[in-house]
Amino acid sequence: MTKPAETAGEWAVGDYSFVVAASRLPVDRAEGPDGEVEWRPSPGGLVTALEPVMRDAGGAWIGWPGAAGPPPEPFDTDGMHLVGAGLSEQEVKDYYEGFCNATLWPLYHDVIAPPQFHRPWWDAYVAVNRRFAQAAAEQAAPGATVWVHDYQLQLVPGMLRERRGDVRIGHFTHIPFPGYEIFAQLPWRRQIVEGLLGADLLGVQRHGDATDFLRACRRTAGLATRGSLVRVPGAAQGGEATTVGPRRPPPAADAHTSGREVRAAAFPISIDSAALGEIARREDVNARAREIRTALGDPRTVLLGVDRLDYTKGILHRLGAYREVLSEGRLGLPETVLVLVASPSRERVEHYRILRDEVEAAVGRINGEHAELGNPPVHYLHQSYPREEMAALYLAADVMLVTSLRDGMNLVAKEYVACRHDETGALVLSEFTGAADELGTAFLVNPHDIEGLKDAIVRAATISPREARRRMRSMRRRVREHDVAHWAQTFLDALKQAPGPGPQADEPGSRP
Ligand code: GDG
Repeated sequence: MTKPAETAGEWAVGDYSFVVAASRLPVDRAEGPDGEVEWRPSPGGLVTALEPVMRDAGGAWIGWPGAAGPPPEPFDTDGMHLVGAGLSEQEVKDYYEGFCNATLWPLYHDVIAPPQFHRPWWDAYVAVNRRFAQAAAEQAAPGATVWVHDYQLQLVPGMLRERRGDVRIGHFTHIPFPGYEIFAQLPWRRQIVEGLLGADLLGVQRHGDATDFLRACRRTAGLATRGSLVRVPGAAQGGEATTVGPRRPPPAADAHTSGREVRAAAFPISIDSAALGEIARREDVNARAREIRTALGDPRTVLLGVDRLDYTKGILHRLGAYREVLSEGRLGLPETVLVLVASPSRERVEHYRILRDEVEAAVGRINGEHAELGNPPVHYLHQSYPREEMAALYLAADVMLVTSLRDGMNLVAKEYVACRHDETGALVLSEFTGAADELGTAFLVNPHDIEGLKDAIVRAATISPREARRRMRSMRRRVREHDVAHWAQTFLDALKQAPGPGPQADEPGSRP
């Protein structure tokens, strides 16, 4: 469905009844046959989940294409209208690498790395959020639903609501929301809370994240909360008046004058379990899994870690525990092998460069101490792989190690489970992941407790087939029944029910 936005004034009104604003556009930059830049669709989990809603409702997706400079011209693909929000080189430094990745990311992950607070970074964050809000306003039809994603765009709901009181706004935070004592460090905490409260529904991964957000509302903005609801005062109560934009129905009178209620609740995200399960059943993928084990020297136990190379993922804790397990002879060599896939991430941010050096030193130390020629105990891969190769790695692994120090959900844990169609394999899972709330039959660990982590690794590596099946079967049921489509549908249904500005023009999420 192609509908150009109608321009009327600075913030125009569009024709799309469902708009997604996410930090990234689901495209990859590629070179065409004559060396020209081309943007090719790259469907990730979120796109897959929203695709049916997008197609039925006529959806637009706003995002940064991932490289500095002018964005691609808006284009249509697979029933979606893609609209690029461009970032200058300076904004990539100040907004993306700075405020998003060196202020908010460490702050929201329990200050595992110290967050940096710089006023120019904040200014860039405000400017980029405004650009996204404007783009969303320009695409959204009167009464549309707008779904804003993640910590990079927390001001968008408020900025959008100021101009478009008619739209229904949902926001979902993919990473944890921090406890108040940590959140309170942020010099712009009040603006963030107020920005988020422009939404009708705020989704987070875990119940505890919602509780922490509600507390931040009470403490930073002095707002009253009741259960999962926050009371936001309206114009008549001293709240900000809503500016009326062009071609737009007025907001519901009661919402405008007597305030609104915003709901904050947990909506644990998931994966496209059926699609990944299908890949994992393919003969070529299973053959590749066997090939991987052969290449590793046919060990008895293959341990696997798959993460973006990020300090939140507890990679050093994992390596530390593995080193001790080997040194103490609790797992033997060469019949045990650890494959560590650490895909490159945020390489221009200082803490990520430091972490890479530390991980590589730790891998080198273990291999230096324990390797026999041709048989290193750690295979370290600082690379990215296609989806099929990832599925083959999951199939090749007897034990999956997820040791995050803090993680909103952790999709890798769910992907491993979704691939284990023969109900073998064991998952060691940090209790500091959202996934731990759902995958209770994993070997749950506190990654800071090295002795506990070592015990869990050894137990998982020596589990009986019967016990493995019992644990895996229960986890597989959960991942199958609560997939990413279920997540999106549940969120959109709740958004429809949220107190909100009034009845909807179109109802994305209620499929014909
Ligand atoms: C954030 C939150 C939350 C990794 N390497 C390769 C590759 N991956 C894929 C994995 C998985 C995804 O990247 C990573 O997702 P995670 O959930 O594990 O972690 P974050 O990137 O930190 O995601 C997190 C998530 O948002 C969703 O809300 O769960 O808590 O931090 O899908 O498979 N994929 C391919 N090649 C690789 O080399 N193809």
